[in-house]
Amino acid sequence: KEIAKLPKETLALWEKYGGDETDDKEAFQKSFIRHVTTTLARSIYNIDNFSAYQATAHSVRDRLIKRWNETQQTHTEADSKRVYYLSLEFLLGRSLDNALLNLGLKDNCGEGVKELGFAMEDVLDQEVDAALGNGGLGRLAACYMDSLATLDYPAWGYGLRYTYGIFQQRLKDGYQVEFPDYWLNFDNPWELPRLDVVVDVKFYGSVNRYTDEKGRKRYAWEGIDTVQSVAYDVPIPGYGTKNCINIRLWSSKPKRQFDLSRFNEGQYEQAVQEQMQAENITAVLYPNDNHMVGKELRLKQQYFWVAASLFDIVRRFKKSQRPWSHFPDQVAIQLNDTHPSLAIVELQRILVDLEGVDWDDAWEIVTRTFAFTNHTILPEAMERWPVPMVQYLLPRHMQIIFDINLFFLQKVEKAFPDNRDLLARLSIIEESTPQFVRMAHLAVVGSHRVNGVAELHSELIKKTIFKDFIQYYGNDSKFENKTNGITPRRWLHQANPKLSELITDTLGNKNWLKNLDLLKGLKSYVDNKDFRKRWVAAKHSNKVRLTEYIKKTTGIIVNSNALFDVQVKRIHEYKRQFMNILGVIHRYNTLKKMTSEERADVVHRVVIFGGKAAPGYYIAKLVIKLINSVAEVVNNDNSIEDSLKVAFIPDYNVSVAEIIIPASDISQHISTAGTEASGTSNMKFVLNGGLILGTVDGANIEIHEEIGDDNIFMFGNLAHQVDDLRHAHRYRNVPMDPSLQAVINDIESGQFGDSRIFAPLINTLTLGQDYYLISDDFQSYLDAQKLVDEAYKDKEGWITKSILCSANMGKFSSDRAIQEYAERIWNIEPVPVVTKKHI
Ligand code: B1H
Ligand code: IMP
Repeated sequence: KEIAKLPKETLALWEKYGGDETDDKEAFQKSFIRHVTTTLARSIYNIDNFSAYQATAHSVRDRLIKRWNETQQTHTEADSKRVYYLSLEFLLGRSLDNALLNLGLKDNCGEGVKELGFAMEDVLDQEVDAALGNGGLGRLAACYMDSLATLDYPAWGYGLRYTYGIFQQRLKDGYQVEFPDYWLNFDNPWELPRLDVVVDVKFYGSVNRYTDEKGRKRYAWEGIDTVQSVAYDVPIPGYGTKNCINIRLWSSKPKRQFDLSRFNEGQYEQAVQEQMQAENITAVLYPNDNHMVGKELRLKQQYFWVAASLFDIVRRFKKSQRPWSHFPDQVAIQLNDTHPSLAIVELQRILVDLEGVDWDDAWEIVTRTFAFTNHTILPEAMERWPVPMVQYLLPRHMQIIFDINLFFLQKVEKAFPDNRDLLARLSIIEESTPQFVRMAHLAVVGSHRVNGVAELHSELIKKTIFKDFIQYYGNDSKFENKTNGITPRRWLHQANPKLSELITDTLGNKNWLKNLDLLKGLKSYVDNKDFRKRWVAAKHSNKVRLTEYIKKTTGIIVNSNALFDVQVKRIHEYKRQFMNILGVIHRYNTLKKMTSEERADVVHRVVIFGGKAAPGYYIAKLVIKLINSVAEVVNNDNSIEDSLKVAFIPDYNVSVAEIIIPASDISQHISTAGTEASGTSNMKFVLNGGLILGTVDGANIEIHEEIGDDNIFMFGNLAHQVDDLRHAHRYRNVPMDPSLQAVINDIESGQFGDSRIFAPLINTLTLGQDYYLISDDFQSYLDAQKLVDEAYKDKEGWITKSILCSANMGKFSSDRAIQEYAERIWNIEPVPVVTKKHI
């Protein structure tokens, strides 16, 4: 409407000069050179690979922004229901290659760069990862954003713009050492600073009671410490669509510059203190995976993020001038674990305190808006905040939590009169000293849907942590399953270009990248000689690429013809890297006892580890040390004639995963049954034609269902046996598995260096009562490893398995997962982006 009032000549100028960011090679080269000279203030004389990366990134950014604008305009005009994905972690990795592929610019851009004197590979390699996450949970959020964009959904992510991402890991004497990940050191072309989008967030203070004009009792929170939240937008382009969605990351900044009077009085430190404290809020990502740390700063991060995001969402809703009762028809908010569950309280506060909506109406709106995904049943990961801490930091929120709890428990009491134990178990407040707020209970009570992330996990949560809620809500209630998924764009097309090309050639087009079920078309080629040859060649070239990477990063030389056996993931006791390395010791000592002739018959193995341990997780760090100590001995023992090599690849992250995953023959997903909610790297390995050695846990079970018995190696006790086995360790004297005992004896004899170092680790098996059941599963694990060796000797048989693995992985596309969320939970429809003129 405003535009219509502009003079014709003005419009003509916009028409003439706007929107020249076309996708052809020449236009790209033009922008590349323009960015070198203007954005970077360099020239042909001083441009290196890094500047070439920056110029390329900025050229792509221009095109992303164009799509981003068109998308946001389309969504604003359509004014349809949007989904907001609240996640404290977005583990995006690198953006350039992904953007080129999703935008369909890779060929033109690659040629353009080459003609300008650079190799695209080197250019891509300059980018640092955006590593704003710990592991699976954060990467899942990134895959889901890719699918939301690809499927044309109107979606936004909300997160924090940490100044420091997950730490960088280096190794010193075999130990992990952490270095800060100052990823914003150079400018970040993948964010659009919105210095004008600022939200004030309050903390502390007190609550005043007053009577409003209608005579109602009302509450007003007077916060005393205000911090500013500044928006940075990260465009997420879909594959093969104009849709380009947004992740809005908030950065904290002091409200006032600094206290000049204090500064003048010479109290410099106090003067800058406020500034520092404000900036501290979004300074670092907490580096714990599956573990709660009860620091006040973490709670501050959560509220800071939730308050800014809800302010933004509510502001957007208000533009449409609809009544509040329509809010859940316009807005769906997904809570990625309990980390954002204060959002439930914040929305109730906005509606009741600020907008004057009656409590019950407000609560109806709140519960229809939120849905909650649980990602873990590990007790140490359950978020509980001390009531006194919440009370001090967020006094009004604490009151609201008590009220939510009161009204909830009143309903429970009505349904189950005189069942005090049930009330205590269901309560949002844990009645300990001090009291705690159980965030998972808050999230369940405040959401209309709760989901687990794989079938087994979704069943287990109903029997364990949420058992009592099932008693109250009924089994057919708000609890359901949404098995995780991964984006095939990054995890096959981008990470494994050779295999992607083979699949496209074989199936005749790239449709499989948007409909992963089409991979089953590969099954009819499983006996095709030429296809098999190319399949093996792709895997081999990926192994060669990894061989070079291992040499470059560890100095270890491995044979790319050996079986590559990979376990890469966060180091955690429940994931049992310890069992893997104990198995390696068993293998090593078996090999040592063999004659040369006997050894000539065995399959050569390269066992590859990677992953970070939380900086404060002592036992996990010892596992890393043990792996490196074993590697040192094994890799330097000529007597076993290269039949075994061990490598720990440092600083595992998304872009390292993109090199490792396509190169694996077998990967290990060997968590104690019932502990790994889903796992998502298991899906990535199998999609890339790698087999799995795994326990009956998480998504392994569903992968097994899809690919069949012949193509997976499963072992170990089942989830329903775990309780009894643990009980036995506690109350009976269960002898250690003999093969395991032998391995422990080897470590204790000093075969891998000073054994005293490893005593605390070994103690977890004895004094620690083997909580993760390594002894119970060890023989079964070794047996499964034998089957792997046998199967690998049958080269042709293995190739068939590898092909059938990929071909049957359609279900695990994040597109399928997102479609299920959209239909079953969010009730949102795709909104295809309409190309706009640039005016
Ligand atoms: C998963 C976490 C997690 N589950 C707390 N829980 C965190 C919990 O910083 N914290 O406090 C961070 C992360 N992460 C993982 O989620 C599961 O272990 C995987 O099995 C699952 O595949 C993944 C995605 O659903
Ligand atoms: P938000 O809803 O204010 O966050 O708007 C997001 C983006 O949508 C803006 O940056 C604009 O690009 C676009 N936008 C917002 N309002 C309008 C409108 O009224 N017409 C077209 N596009 C809009």
